[in-house]
Amino acid sequence: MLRLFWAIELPQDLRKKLGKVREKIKFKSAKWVEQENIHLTLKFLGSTPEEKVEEIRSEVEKICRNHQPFQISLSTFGAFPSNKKARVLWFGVAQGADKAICLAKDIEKAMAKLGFEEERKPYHPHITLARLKFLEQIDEERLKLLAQNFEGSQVEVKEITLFQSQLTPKGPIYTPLSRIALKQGLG
Ligand code: 3AM
Repeated sequence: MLRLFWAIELPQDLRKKLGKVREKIKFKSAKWVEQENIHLTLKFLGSTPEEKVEEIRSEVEKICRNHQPFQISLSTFGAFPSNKKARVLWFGVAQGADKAICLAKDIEKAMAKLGFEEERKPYHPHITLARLKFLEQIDEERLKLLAQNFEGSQVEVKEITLFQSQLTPKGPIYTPLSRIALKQGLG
């Protein structure tokens, strides 16, 4: 079985910059996402038989034919479930969030047809930066200031990636298994 998820990869310079956020804000119980692992998840599939990968790929290929490349820009930091009781610290998507949502919804529907469990919570495009072991309050003012460093950061989303996630004691290892281009041009 392979543990899989679909995601949007982020350019290395942006990952590097996001990876440095950990030096600028302190949490008592944070487990920060390693710089090379920072990404934007579209759909988590979980444990999947290897022989299903081709079918998954081909269904998502069909979807990508109906979605043109788009741009995303970053907005502000946020936390799940809330800033007062943070468990996950993330960076949100401003411009292009609608496109990412639309793409994620189509993938969700196609994967549901293949028998994958549908996500109960609405999809909220976000880039996870840290997971907190204990509920902690986050310093919103500090994060607002930090977010200013990312104003104007844009990502061209031209393809999406099927990742394998291997959980190890040293942290997860994400390996790209397949990349699928979004439709080019208008035709
Ligand atoms: O990048 P984020 O944090 O949004 O949280 C996991 C990560 O998403 C999520 O899949 C991405 C790659 O691991 N994930 C892990 N287990 C999950 C689960 N059981 C899950 N999402 C939903 N259900």
